[in-house]
Amino acid sequence: MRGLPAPITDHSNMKFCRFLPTPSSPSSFGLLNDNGEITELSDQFNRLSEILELKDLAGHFAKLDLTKERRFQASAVRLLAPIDHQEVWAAGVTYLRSKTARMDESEFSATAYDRVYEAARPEIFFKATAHKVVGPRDHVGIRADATWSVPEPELALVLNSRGEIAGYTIGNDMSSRDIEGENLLYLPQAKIYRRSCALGPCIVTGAGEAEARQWEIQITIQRANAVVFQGKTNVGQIKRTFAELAQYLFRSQEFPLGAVLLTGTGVVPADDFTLQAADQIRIEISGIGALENSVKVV
Ligand code: DO4
Ligand code: MG
Repeated sequence: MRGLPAPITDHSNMKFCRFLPTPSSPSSFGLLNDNGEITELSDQFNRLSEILELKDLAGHFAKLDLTKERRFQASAVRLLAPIDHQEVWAAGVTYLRSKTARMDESEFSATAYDRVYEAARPEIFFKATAHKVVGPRDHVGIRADATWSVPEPELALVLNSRGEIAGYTIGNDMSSRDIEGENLLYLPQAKIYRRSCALGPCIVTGAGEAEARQWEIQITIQRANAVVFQGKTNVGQIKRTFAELAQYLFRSQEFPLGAVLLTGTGVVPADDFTLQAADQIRIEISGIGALENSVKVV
């Protein structure tokens, strides 16, 4: 779909996304404006890591000649998870709400959550490889063998190979609370399974930590058109700094193509809530946009 160049005039916080221009074409990167229009960045970048490594990302985007680029309505194309080769890792128990909810659900390990919340070293665990991550409007999964499943709405740091924050996106760290609560050693099964991680709809660049800590995270879950859960928190409630989390992730590790780090959840539904197939999850972060997924049993 061709049209006039998108009127991107403010280059301070730019948003870019990955999408399929047509169902059968290869994926492209594009700049997303506030009217929901994507300007394709054709031939500019082959891989996300080329974007993440740029020293002045917003400045680079501002200098591009986009007049001949194709434009699309984001609502008319398939948006993809905004990563291609990056591993996704997740920090945990970074908000007080996460700590107390997990202490309540845990049969034997309540003190582990209490201790990690106060410890110098944060909890960080592996979550997904890039090709397993679900994008916007796709299905997230609840395990067939779990009885208590929840979404975890989280701010995700998009890091380059030097561990610097190149941007932010929205993450859903799907979790099986009954499996984690039964025994903490089951955490990988509670956290890492088919469709357990969603990212999107775009990566926002140009915002510093002070600005991102002002953002609000909201989640709404609908079942048969009725709202069955709504909750919110502020990114500023995170106990640790982003730099601290990124620094621990990069200790004795290397990510030549960058990595994504989910920063933990501050919203946990009441204990009688569990997700069901066909539930619609909408996670909104004020500085980024909204990530929407429906639920299926996997
Ligand atoms: O401790 C288990 C996981 C914690 C987590 O995913 C979170 O706090 O968001
Ligand atoms: Mg989490």
